[in-house]
Amino acid sequence: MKSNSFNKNWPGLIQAYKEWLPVNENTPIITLQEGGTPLIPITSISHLIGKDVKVYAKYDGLNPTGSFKDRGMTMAISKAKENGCEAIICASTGNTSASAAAYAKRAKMRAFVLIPDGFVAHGKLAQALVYGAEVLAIKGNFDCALNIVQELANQYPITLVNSVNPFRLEGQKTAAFEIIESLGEAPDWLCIPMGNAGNISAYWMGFEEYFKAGKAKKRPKMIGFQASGSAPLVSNKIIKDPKTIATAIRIGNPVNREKALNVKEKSNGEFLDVTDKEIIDAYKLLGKEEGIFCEPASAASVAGLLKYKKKIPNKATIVCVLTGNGLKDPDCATKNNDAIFYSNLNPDIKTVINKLGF
Ligand code: AN7
Repeated sequence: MKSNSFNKNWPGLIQAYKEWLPVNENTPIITLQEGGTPLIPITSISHLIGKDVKVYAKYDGLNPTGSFKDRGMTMAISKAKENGCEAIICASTGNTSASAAAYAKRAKMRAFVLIPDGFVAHGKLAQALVYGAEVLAIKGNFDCALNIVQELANQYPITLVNSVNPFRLEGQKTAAFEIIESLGEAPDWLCIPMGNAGNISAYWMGFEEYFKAGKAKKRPKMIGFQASGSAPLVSNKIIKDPKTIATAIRIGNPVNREKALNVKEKSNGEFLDVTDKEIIDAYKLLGKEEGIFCEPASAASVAGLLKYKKKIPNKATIVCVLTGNGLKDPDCATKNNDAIFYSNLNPDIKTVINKLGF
């Protein structure tokens, strides 16, 4: 099925791609009609690179809870429901917890979420609270929270919905299907931010499956980007105290390390890093040049593309994955912009005219 905005009756990705997913007639489909997100040309970025390249943004921040996690969560929660599960748990830098809470509640389950206290963007925390999750903020980072929830899920009848849950990646692979359907072919490069490296692994699965089915003649080079202060896959180490403004990808010990390394090898890809400044520059550029507001972690894909543009072949088609919506992190937005903003003005026309410079 074609997954674009012309389809006003988009049913959600399980319905759209059920023959590609491990579901059957007994699977209750828990959906918020996720997926089917737009692939938007970002011409200002193409122009900055030159070389006749075409750059697109896969804007997955337009999913129902504002991030790509919904693609994985519709599958993980539907399968958990099928198996009679009554409670789910996850560790999260924010987006997983928001998505898990929304889908779990829709499925009438309890949702336990562990987050690093003080390091989750306010929009994401607000979502988990409103969706009715039971939120536990711990004095430790994401990696620490993940160890705890893995242990808990082993001991109690609670389903773990982090990306170690294989159904998550099954759902997330559909983004690759949509890209191939929109372009009529796989791109030459796929640029994507990496945290736990579940999403890059899922995209590769999707590209591989469509390639094997003859729906694409090539597979992209997979380029994964991490923030310099939080780049365990670039340095091939564990980072004990990851630091970055992009809190979504503030992860020092990615659980999908092996999978990701395999993707890099098979796709002849690369793992590269970008500084927080480069991330913020790309974040601002996307906002003011393209009208696309993504969260800082997502801007890492565009930041990386611009930073390493020398590596790009002429006439390449490139897709940058924008994993999350900018509204998730309003604090970052209000602190990092080049806007003209006058506050506390007298409410009279003269003051306004004066400020406008007429
Ligand atoms: C916007 O929510 O890990 O490499 O707990 O929120 O698949 O981990 C979020 C990750 C990229 C990295 N962009 O994806 C969580 C969490 C955004 C994200 C990533 C995340 P993976």
